[in-house]
Amino acid sequence: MELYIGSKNYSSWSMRPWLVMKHFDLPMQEHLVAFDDFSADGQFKQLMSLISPSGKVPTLIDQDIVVWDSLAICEYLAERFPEKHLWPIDKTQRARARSICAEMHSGFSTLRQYCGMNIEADLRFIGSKLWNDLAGLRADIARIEHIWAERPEIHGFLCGDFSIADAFYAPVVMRFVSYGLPISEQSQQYMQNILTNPAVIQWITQAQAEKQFVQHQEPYRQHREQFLRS
Ligand SMILES: N[C@@H](CCC(=O)N[C@@H](CS)C(=O)NCC(=O)O)C(=O)O
Repeated sequence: MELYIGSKNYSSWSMRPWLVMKHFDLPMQEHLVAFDDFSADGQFKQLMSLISPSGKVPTLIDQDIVVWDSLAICEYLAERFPEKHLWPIDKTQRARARSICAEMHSGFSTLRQYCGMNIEADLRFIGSKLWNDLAGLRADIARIEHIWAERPEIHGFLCGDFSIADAFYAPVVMRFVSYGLPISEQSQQYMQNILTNPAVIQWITQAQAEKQFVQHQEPYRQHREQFLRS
């Protein structure tokens, strides 16, 4: 199976199915298509429009089957490898896992808009300002913390063992770290569970090594001084 992903520093949607495939040791040939300005004649769009109907990452190719969109890919993998239990075995937890993935997939717009994933960057200077200024951001984070607090075991994952649900919330953990957002102790415990996962460590290490910065993904890096003064 071939998984097309974007730059590891930025591509939160790519991180999700990649983590699932790594964590569950699924056969994967990875193709990293580095982010550019996403213009129609740029390398990213030129390649991805040949691979995927959406022209976006992530996209999975399994022989003659093409699956695009992170959630669709994870559902496809769960169906393709039922013995791996990518969704929780327990029916109640499985329903919860599906619900919180769908909630992540379609929600948390303020967090997504203002705190794009940027693993390599230290954005704590802007994180505290965003936290103070944006009620929507505080509401998104409160909801995420509530979801995390409902995990069955404090030392465990969101719905028991590591599942697709954790892969869906891992990029949020990356954002909480980069932007230094004020998170409860209980949530920090969950963040540690994610940050010590071997697949997550591998993604972070590779993201930090990339050092290929793209302007439209960097609303803050260039303006650090200006933000600090304002
Ligand atoms: N809902 C999609 C979102 C995919 C998406 O927006 N991918 C971004 C990278 S993280 C992309 O390829 N952007 C290129 C573009 O917008 O043209 C998913 O879950 O896979």
